[in-house]
Amino acid sequence: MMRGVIVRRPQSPIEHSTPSLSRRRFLETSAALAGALGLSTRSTAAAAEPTAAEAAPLGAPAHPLDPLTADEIARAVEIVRKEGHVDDGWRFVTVTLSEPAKDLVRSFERAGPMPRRAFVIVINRKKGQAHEAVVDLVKGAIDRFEPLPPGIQPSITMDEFSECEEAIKRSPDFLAALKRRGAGNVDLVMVDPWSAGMYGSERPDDAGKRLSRALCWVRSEPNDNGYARPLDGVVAVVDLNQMEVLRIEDFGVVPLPPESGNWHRSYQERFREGLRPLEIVQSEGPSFTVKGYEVAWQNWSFRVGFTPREGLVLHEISYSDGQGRRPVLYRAAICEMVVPYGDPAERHYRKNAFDIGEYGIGLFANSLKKGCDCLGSIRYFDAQMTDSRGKPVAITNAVCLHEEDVGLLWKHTDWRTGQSETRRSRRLAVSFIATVGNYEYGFFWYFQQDGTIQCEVKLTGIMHTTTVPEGERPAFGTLVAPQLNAPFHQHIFAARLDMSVDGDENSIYEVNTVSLPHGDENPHGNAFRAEPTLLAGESQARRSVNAATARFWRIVNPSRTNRLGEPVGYRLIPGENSPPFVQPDAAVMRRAGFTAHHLWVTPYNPKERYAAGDYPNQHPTGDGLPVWTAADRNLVNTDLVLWYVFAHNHVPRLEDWPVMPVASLGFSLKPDGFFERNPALDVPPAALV
Ligand SMILES: [Cu+2]
Repeated sequence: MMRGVIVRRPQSPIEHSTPSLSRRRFLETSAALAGALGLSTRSTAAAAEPTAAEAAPLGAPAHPLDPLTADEIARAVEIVRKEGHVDDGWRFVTVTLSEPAKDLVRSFERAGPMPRRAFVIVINRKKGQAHEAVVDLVKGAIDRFEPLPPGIQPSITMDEFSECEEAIKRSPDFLAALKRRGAGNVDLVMVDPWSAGMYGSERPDDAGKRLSRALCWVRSEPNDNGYARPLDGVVAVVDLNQMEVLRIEDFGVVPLPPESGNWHRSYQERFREGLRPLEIVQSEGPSFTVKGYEVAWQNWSFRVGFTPREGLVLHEISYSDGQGRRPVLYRAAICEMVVPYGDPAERHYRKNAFDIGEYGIGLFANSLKKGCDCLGSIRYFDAQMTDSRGKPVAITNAVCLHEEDVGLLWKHTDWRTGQSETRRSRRLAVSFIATVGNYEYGFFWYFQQDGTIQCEVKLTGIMHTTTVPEGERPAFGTLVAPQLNAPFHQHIFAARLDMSVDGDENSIYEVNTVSLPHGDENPHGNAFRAEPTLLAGESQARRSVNAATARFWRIVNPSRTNRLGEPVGYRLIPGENSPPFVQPDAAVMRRAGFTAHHLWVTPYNPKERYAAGDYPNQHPTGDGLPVWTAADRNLVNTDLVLWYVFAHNHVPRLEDWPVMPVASLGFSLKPDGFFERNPALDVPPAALV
């Protein structure tokens, strides 16, 4: 059933003036300020009785794909401590659900036994060695506990962020570097523990160490924007296991930029006027239903999952129509990302952050706020994870589920008969937002009534900054304020799409639209057609976008045909994209090899989960897609995983400073012969909702 969403603007102008706000700090609550600005944070349904969907509690796991509960995490930690002889000198990196095999998930019956295993990564800090463990929570025992090869470094934990900052602030060498820059108050220093990477130019005495090459900024007062004042030329190299500063690399003093770049409301002199309330009213509640982690809406169903590494994960996405419940994807997540910076200076060239593989984007998920991050009738999901001591940590309201009105779905007017039909489009949005140091990433998956799934990544927050001497224009960045440089960079994401178009056995075609040369087939010069090419093996399926042929890819089920005799399919349609702009033999490409192509296709292997491999942090050779696809495995009529890589090329603008307005990019999966006609003909006219 579909319930109404009304976007209501007052019909008559209402006198509503916004008082000029004088400079003030820390006075207003969000709600009070939003009210003063005429930005309604009211969600009628949400403000009233909670709906069944909103109120549903999440207790014990009810399905094999449900994320681990806090109790399960605590139990897994306890078992690893006991059976693995893991004492306080070790650190827990992640404790996540070890997802059961597909056949176990599919054969699961609610009355029957449920497999529950935890996958745990721990580090023995004294020995500098990481281990993987798989814990059987049903048996209460460790199934597997193995050391990782020397030099393999799991992602950097949240605790290491804060401990690294403290260690640097205690370092006499760092204090001396601070003094050389005339920035004496160490309390105002901010440290971002950037990953160290692997460049082949490492010092021998760094070998095997768990490192951060931390970068620093300094605030001019306790609450201003520290990123306005980069402590340029100072790199603190920290051993994260011993939590000691190995050395301060000083590339020379560059004076601090003179201006502050504040963005917080407390620094805003006045707010613009003229905004009247715009209310999202869902008087009968939302049209989705939620049972545990299972969501159903407008013929769609899927399960919500969450990992500290990937953040939001969607499982078992399917669409129900006259043919029953039809699978589309078994699992979908953004599995890796990297942000390579283009500045070749000695102090800058190692900058590239794998925010998923080197840190874990789920760890940094925000607790979302109704009325600010999300409007309407919202259902939130919490995320459960651990701190590095193995203590369960919950991020409340980490995932947001809500409906949005998105304008026109379809329309036609027959001017001869006077018949006119319009349908408004509704989509279901499931999302989370992560803050990684200076930057925010919003990850949104949209389900539409026409069978489309859309993925959108929203980029906002504060750009990475460096300092240039007075009067100098940066060659590899944009001057965004006096002496403040925002370097050129790319944000490159990899989506892992475990396809299951009407079943697991799928094939993939690339479709290029080509103009025909003049000749017998094209006597008038107007001929062009779409030409499909089967991508039969992995080496053939390393592809990139091509605007000149309007390229897209079609994933089909060769054994299921539509009424016109064509295999049913879904189309992967690229959005904004660009190639990597670093040289193919640049050191970062060893670990970021997945960025060399926009599309990779692999036959399903549950061990292949992350585009840059399991442990990209300081990985000596690189792993992931380039390595796996060298096997050139068969891709015809088999269980396929698509890896779509998409990039935002960020040439900063002045308008991106001090906090950038959202830039968004993504891709769509559109039904292509999956349905027999427009599946949204039965969406009722607005008047009938
Ligand atoms: Cu950017």
